[in-house]
Amino acid sequence: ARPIRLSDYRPPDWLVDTVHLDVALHPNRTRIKARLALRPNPAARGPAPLVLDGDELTPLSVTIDGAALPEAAYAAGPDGLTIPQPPPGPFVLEVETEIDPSANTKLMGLYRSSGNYCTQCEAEGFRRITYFPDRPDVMAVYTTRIEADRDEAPVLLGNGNLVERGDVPGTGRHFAVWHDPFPKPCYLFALVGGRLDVCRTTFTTMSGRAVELAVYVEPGKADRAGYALAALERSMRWDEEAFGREYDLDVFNIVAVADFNMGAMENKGLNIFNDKYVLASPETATDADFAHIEAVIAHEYFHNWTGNRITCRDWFQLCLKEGLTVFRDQEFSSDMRSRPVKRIADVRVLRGHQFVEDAGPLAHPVRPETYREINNFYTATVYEKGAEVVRMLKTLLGPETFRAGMDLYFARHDGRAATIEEFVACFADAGDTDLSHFMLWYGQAGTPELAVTRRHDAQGGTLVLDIAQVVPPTPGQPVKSPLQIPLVLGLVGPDGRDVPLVRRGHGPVERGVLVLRKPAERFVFDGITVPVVPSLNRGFSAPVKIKADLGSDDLRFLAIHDSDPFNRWQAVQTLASEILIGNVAVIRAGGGVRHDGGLVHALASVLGDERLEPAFVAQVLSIPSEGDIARDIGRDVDPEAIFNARHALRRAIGNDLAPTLRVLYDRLRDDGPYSPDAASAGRRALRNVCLDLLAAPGHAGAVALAAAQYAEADNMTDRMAALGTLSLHDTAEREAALADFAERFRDDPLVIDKWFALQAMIPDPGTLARVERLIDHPAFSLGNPNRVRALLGSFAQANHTQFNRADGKGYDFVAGMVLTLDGRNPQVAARLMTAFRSWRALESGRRDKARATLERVAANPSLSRDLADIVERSLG
Ligand code: DPP
Ligand code: ZN
Repeated sequence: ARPIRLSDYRPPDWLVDTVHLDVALHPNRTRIKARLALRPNPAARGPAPLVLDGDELTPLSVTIDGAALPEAAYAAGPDGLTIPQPPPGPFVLEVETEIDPSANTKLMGLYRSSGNYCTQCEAEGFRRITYFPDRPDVMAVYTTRIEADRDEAPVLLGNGNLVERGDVPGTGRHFAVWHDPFPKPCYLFALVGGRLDVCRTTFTTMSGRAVELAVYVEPGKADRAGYALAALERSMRWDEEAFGREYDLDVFNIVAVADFNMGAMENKGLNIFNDKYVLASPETATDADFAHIEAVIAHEYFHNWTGNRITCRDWFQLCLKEGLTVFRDQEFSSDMRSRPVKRIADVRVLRGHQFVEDAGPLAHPVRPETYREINNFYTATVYEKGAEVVRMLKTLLGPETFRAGMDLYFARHDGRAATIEEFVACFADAGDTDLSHFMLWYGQAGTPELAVTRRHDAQGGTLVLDIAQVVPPTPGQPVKSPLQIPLVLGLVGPDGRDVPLVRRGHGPVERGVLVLRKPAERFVFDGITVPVVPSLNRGFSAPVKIKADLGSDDLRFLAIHDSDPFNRWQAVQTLASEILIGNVAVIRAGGGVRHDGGLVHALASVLGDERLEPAFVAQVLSIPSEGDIARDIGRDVDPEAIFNARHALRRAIGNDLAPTLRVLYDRLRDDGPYSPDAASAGRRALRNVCLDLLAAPGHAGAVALAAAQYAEADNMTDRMAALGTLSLHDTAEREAALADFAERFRDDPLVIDKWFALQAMIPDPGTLARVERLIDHPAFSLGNPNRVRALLGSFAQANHTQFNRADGKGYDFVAGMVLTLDGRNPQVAARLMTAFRSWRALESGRRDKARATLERVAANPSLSRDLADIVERSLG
């Protein structure tokens, strides 16, 4: 397939004003009658043929303005419908198609999950239901009549408001008619039919309108839907308070399904969710699960304004809705929970996924300029870096101007399909400022690297900071321009307080924001008569890498004194990272690891600081992951050496801090009933980090402590944490606990996913054989994306030593599974294949093996477009 280019964008030739769908649900022969009111687009070039998209459709009949169309007048097949000479003016096209929902293993379009009918249309699934101009800039008003056997599908849901329902006499069938008054692109279409239980409430909006909220789940699971419903209410209130956005329909329905490619989907008024992001109870969900549910519920709800009311002109603008909506859900979670802890967690995700993507062959700009398969661009770059770009706008402009820009965006573009240029123009206008340089963040891939050096003249009271920036080359972009970077700075004085920031020739620095624009810049500060330590990029104000001339004394000082909690955490991470990278080199050279008391000292002072919230301390105690270390090393990566260096450091921390960790572990025991609130979750997080570090040296007593916690836990967080700790120790306790877990939760697939994932991540040479055995476990299924991600995704993405086995067997295993999966669900197969994205950074032995595996996959003649795209770009 030819690549699609942003520069080729042209407005659609035909617009669709209204869509009437009549869907007769049947397990194998679902019939869809579509009535489209079409008219020529005044903005297009003039008379044009009508070309509608299709994918695996069976056409039954075609009429124009009520008259059957002669066969010679059109061409219809599985992949599309073309009418070379349509009427010149507005007309009504009626098409009947037939599809087989039970055979739809791609989980795109209309399919069945656990016997229930559901849809997924983003990005290009609607064309698998009926012929349509399947592009987001065609917005129409939809009315949908859904008919089904009353026994098979007592619940029938569509977009918008319910306008009619009733029986079809004498047939055992019934119907419902839903009408959505808001014009929308077809990717937001949805319907559901099935046997579902429901959990409901009523929400009163800021203007006093009552909205019926409902969460639908598989029968018997309604008692696990309450947290999601409450999270929805909090999201609706927050969007009113933080952004002035009120909900606009009479109902808001959420349906949880077991088989789902994505996390969830923001269909207008009818969100469809992967049940992983809905179902939760203390016994089955961890604190992290509760937090994810709250965040995803919020994310999809917030799309109602940023995505649905204002959508994207084309798929190149995907970050317009995704980056912005991730930013909004991050802000929501920060307000619901701890802002610094949320920021740290988000930056961990950004670095762990986006920085890695940006450093490899799959790097692309936040707004790509070309794609072959849009499904492959639902990436960390579009989502997470896209959110960072919005955050930088806020940092540059300040909160008031940012809010004014958002208000302008909603006022100007409501009901329309917009572009990034139009979005950014709202902020330029609100702030009366020029943001043309800032636009480079959308067009240039790669993570900027800053080098910072300082010179302090205590006598003269001046501090000079020299800051240079480089953006490394990425595929298709060998040469980069410097970016406009908001860098938040603090200068921490000897007493731990910030020294006022007064820039020579500019005066006080507003909100501490330095704005970089050039390859190299000098910032001179006056009145700095005491020694200061610069605290750079506070709150992670810009998604960049920084090399600063800070010594370990400076880092320890910041770890203890910085008023910016993010940089307190960052200082410890940087200290640990430097030790780890040094030890990796020592190990590879055959030496013994260096032990650094300074890091342990910094950790001890954080542990002893009772003013700090436990969730924050837990983050500080979590040293860089194997992935973090590999990324920071960047080339000639040896995953074994990284594992060994990290393991040695964890042992050292566990040994040196054992008494403190044990006291904390005992003190943080929570004897009350479980509550998923952030403060309680933070205490559990810290307690479980203590347990894990206590056990790291492998002492039998600490392993027994983990086994006891596993057995006694009254909630999934503590049970799973104990099991995670046990999983790292090759002991009888581990196998006993794993067996117990499997038996205890045998009827709960979402919980068994945790069991699959944990075993896939065990850093032992036996894990590959274990995973191969688990493929045959009765609870595993290649047809369910959650199962695939839990077992195969965890092995490939999160088990660095075993996926990257020196003998290459990890690569071959994953590639074999990807090929098997590709025939069934290309989207999930392609995603799994991205595990190879860092292959070039590996040491030469593994690199050669990974390349050979990629080449073998590439040589396969029948790859899906999704998989071929990933494999070819990975090798490119
Ligand atoms: N459902 C996906 C999301 O919300 C794609 N829109 O991010
Ligand atoms: Zn989204």
